[in-house]
Amino acid sequence: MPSETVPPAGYFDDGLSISDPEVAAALNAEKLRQQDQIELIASENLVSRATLEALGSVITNKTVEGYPGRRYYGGAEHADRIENLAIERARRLFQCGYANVQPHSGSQANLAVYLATLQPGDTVLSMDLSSGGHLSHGSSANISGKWMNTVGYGLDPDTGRIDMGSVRRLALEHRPKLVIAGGSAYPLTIDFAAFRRIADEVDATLLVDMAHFAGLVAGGVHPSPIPHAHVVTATTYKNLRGARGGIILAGDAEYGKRFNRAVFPGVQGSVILNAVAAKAVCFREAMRPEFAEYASRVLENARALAAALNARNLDVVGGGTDTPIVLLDLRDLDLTGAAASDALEAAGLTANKNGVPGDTQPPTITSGLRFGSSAGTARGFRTAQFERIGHMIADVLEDMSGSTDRTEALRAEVGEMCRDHPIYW
Ligand code: DSN
Repeated sequence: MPSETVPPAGYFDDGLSISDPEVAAALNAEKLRQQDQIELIASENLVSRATLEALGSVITNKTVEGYPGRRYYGGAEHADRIENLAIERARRLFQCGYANVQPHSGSQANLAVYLATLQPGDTVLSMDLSSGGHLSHGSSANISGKWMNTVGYGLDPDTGRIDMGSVRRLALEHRPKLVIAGGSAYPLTIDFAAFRRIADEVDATLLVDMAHFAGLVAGGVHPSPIPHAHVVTATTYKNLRGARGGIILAGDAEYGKRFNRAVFPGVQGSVILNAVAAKAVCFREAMRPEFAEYASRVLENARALAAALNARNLDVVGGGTDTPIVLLDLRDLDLTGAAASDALEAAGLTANKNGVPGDTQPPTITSGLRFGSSAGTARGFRTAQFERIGHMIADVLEDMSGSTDRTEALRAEVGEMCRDHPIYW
């Protein structure tokens, strides 16, 4: 039997294309897909080369549990430095006293807040999934919904805005221990102060999940929930333009400390340190003046997209947007989100099917589409491109309901726009 040396030849030196050509080929194909398609999924972005480097660094080899200076493993000097950098930068970026940068995702961050503030069976008041809420805010399929009693609030059908009157009525009726504002498909500004008044009235904790507008807060083009909420969660990979992962923030450093034990050992074990290093890089990038310009363009571009869709008489939920999200209701067109997202993908436009307020279709089908401007803006698209994208989306939907088929021409145009704004080359 042939024997291999340990480590085998090339173990520390060979790149992926030599050691594992199959995975290398799939990753390369994904790079080409990202280059050649217009990314409109609101929970995606294009990270910097520096972030990619931090993610692929040797810190992935290191295991730590606990917090800087109080680890359960030795050899943690540099891990501590990295995590402290991420914490300090997050605190400066969001002007808050407390930051926990360990949550592996937004859902883990939310679960830690549940653990710190609730007992099983307690009541939570959060936005209905179909009105734009999030799975981890009490969906019956998620641990948050299985172990807690969730009461959902919705939108005013005339304005598409959160119906604050009904939020207050439900709070007074059900006396929740936790009130959640924020979700995954709500495009408009949330009245954080009004939410806090309601939470205080019933002695509840207010959590704002700002995953879908954290980058705009960092860039100064969206109100910050930090002064109003007891606790704020976010993800770093949407409009913050960073690595995949979650964070927990609180204005008050003393108050925030309770979330440390909830993250570790409460819902997580060891830290994904390469993700923490990449979060530190992301926060530094987000403190640069260039990022404020980026955030402002993300908003302008989302509004240009919404305006183009409105101009084509499509039903934009809420009429427009204050965030990177544009949500389209397809019910007037008698189309499903599933079929529409497939048709868009054939034209090189990547978006996701999404439930819309009052949707009767299941989550695997839906009656809506959700778009986001973060990734397109990161590659340099301006309002002219986003207006054009709006018309391309309208063309695709029109073709689905009619007899024309412009897919090939649109695919070619998408290719040209992408070639004019290359990534990672
Ligand atoms: N929370 C999911 C979304 O909004 O798409 C994933 O980040």
